[in-house]
Amino acid sequence: MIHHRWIGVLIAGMALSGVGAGAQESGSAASEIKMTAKKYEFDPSTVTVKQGQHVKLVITALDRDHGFELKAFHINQHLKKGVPTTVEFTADRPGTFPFKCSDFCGLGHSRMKGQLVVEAASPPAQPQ
Ligand SMILES: [Cu+2]
Repeated sequence: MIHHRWIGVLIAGMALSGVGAGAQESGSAASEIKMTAKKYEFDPSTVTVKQGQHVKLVITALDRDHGFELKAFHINQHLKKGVPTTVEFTADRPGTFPFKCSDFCGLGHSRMKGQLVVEAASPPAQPQ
């Protein structure tokens, strides 16, 4: 446990220094969402963002390698065990989009999935 945590911290540190400080400060839309993957679930399994939002998903596979496939946004990312992996995309359209594990990980693999909910940017037609 502790050992794995350390690896994660080290890699996260390297990733941060690699990206450089400037990007963080510009601040506008990028929202970072942390997620974990393990047999047989993503946590959280439902991710809600706003239309137009630039989404940064940082996913860490806990127990073995997994995969993250979000077809609607052409994402299929391998997740190496213990390594926080960043997946980036712009939620340019509203809707509910399924994602799933794309690396066969055992008997429950086919039910290892979740959904991305993109809320429409325009406010609802009927104010209260
Ligand atoms: Cu899996």
